[in-house]
Amino acid sequence: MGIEQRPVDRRAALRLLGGVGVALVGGDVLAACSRADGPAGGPAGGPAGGPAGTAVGGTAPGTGGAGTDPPVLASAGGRLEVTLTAAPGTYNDTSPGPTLVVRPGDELVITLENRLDGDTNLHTHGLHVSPEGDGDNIFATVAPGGRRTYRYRLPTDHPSGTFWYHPHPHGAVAAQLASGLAGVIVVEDDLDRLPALAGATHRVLVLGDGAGGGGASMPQMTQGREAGPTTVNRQTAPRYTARAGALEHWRFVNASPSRIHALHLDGGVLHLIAADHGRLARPEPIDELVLSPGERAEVLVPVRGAGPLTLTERAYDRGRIAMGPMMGTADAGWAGTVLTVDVRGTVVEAPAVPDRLRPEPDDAGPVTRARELTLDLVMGMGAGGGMGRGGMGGGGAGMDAFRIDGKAFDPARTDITATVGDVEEWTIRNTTTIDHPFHLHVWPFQVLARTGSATPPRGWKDTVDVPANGEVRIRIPFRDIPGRTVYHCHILDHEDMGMMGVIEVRPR
Ligand SMILES: [Cu+2]
Repeated sequence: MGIEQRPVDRRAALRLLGGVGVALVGGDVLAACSRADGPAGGPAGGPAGGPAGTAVGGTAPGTGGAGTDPPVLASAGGRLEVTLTAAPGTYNDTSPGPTLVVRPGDELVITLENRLDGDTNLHTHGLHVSPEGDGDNIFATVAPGGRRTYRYRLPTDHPSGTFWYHPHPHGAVAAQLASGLAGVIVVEDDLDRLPALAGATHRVLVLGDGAGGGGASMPQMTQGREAGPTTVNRQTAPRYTARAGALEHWRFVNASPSRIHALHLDGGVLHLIAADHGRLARPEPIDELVLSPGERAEVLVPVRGAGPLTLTERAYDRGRIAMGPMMGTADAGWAGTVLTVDVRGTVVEAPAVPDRLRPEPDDAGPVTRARELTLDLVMGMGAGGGMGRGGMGGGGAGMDAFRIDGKAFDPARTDITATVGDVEEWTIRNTTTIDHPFHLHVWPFQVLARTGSATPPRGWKDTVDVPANGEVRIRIPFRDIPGRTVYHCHILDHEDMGMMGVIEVRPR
């Protein structure tokens, strides 16, 4: 089956995205439909989700409840303008916050209102947009009671895919995100035009865990806070319903502050169709989907109907930092059921998945510059070592601190300078005994090699896990968009402790 260019009517596309409503059970159907349909393309700047959307999503209704989807706000006429009100644990009274649906070439305007008791700001993780001025500028913060308007202009060739937004104020990122402040950004494009997907049920699945916001102990920050069962859209072990013969399309975001999720589907097959950016050339059936914090993936799941589908997680060994006996131990992963899909109807042949997709071009070009970065642990740093808010406790005269190239984050210092048009190859070495998921803002990259991976992670990426005592090689084409921003570890406690550097890409 080939790819047709048949354009899909915009309303139909929105209905598809909102189609999760029909998969919910009982009284949730109406609420879900009104959430999905009400705000889509509606007046700009209104409260996300409307009246029906504000009551659900922020609270986990216990284990095994009906799975819900965040409310949807979609662009119309090339523009989406929304207000996001950050309150403890929610954006616009929901967690995850509303799903923002835009298209390449759109302008996304977000006014962030801060109703927290500390500074916050907004990062559009993965979007290829300017990091300057009122763009994806993580150096600016918004004080409590304040507001700031961000304007993101997506290039017309912006990759489609699943992206996300979350706070990025240095020193408080882990606590704010762990409290529930996160939401999804969908850049719609070709995938929605594949005839094979016309009837698919699209779901947004934001993974988290029980590590809450607020203060974490020094050992917790060192290992990266992690606790309790894995959650999906802040629910524990939700149940969804699908129809036998249906094709499910799942958009995963790992919004956990530290946990690496290793997922397997019992009763069905995950067909990987997208990594962080754009599409793969063709769907790839996979036995296990491993997502480190910050990473996304999209999968297709054909539903045969011979029994329920159960998404399970195994405890993933991401290493640990040995600490003294007085320092306690870290939680060591979690294993259990992440979600269940009950199947209605009689057994049928599983629907076909498309045999090819439209991938992003693979044209990074020859490397013009190579660099080496080292992720390290500096032993026994003093409390004045630039440790952000991590500098409490520590159990003694000195404490250890994660660094990049031996340096703690300093927003006034530029660590890497590149030029638009350069294609760089970075070798990122992890000299520590714990994994560090490496994230570069704004400019997507390809993974050329990774220790322990026979084949490097597929597709275009903005986050890649650098294994303990291992290394990763990535290739970054700085094709366009000059600006100054950051790269960092996406174990957010490590980022808060200073494991972050500054990159400036200058115009040619
Ligand atoms: Cu780290």
